[in-house]
Amino acid sequence: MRVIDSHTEGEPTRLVVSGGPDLGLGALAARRQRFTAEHDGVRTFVLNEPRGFEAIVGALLCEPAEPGCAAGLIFFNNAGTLGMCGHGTIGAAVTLAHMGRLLPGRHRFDTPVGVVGVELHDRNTATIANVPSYLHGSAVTVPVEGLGTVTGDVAWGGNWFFLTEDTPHAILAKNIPGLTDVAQRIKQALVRHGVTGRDGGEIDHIELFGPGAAGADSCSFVLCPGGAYDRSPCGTGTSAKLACLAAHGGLAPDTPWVQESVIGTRFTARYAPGPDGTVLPSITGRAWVSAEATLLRDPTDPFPNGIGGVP
Ligand code: PYC
Repeated sequence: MRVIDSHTEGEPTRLVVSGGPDLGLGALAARRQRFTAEHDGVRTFVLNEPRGFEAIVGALLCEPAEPGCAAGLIFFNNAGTLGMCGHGTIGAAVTLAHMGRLLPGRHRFDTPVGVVGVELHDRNTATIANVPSYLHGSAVTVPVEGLGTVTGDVAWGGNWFFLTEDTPHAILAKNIPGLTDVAQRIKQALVRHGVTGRDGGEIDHIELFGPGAAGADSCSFVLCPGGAYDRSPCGTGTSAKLACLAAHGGLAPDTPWVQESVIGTRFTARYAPGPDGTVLPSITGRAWVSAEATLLRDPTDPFPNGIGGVP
């Protein structure tokens, strides 16, 4: 299996460019389900140690189903598949450019949650036009073990997020273990108290935020579904944040918003009003290609699909 690795503002993406499973040519949402149901071992083969590690987001390069798209992408991580991934889309665009398959300009990528726009500015910089994002629950309170009552917003940005400022730790790299613990407790409390996204959608990303350093509007720590933290400012998380800001009257359309990650990297985001009270986020970030590799499976390997991998 051929893969190309990149990182987007610190967060890794592994693009599977050949040798992935045949998922047919149906809608990307159906292909995502088929990948989960029939090929979960491929997911762990690509991402689990010793070939990968917990923070890598995989992206399976597919034929798009939607007309006019340059590529189809199915994202996955150490816990399962993802609806969308902002940093991964920027990483995939830069990787496709590296492969000579994408020129600077405007393109469209097909994903399981809809078509996203991508504008490649140069070999390292891209802007994504994400799916419509919206606030679902405002000032939701939940009792959290060891923290008391935590208040936050539930929002969709291509994945479900709970966004809160209620954290005893400042959003600083030295506090990552404490922030991870807080975010995990919140996530467990949301499950315990039945707090979900629309149609019972599991809130699998927790975004803790606070003030940004000079030049940034906000700094965030994002806990991803498998327990890793996002090294980038999280594209879908930034989209969810824009939806909350717009709904609360905190940011006018087309106003730049600089979102900083817990390790100090940044996305610049803005939104346009979307249909039915949604916002249409655009997120600009940078990515760098870091490796080209062939992943191998030896028949005598005791961990053919990675340590803890699905058989
Ligand atoms: O950038 O949307 C994102 C993302 C989701 C999970 C990790 N990164």
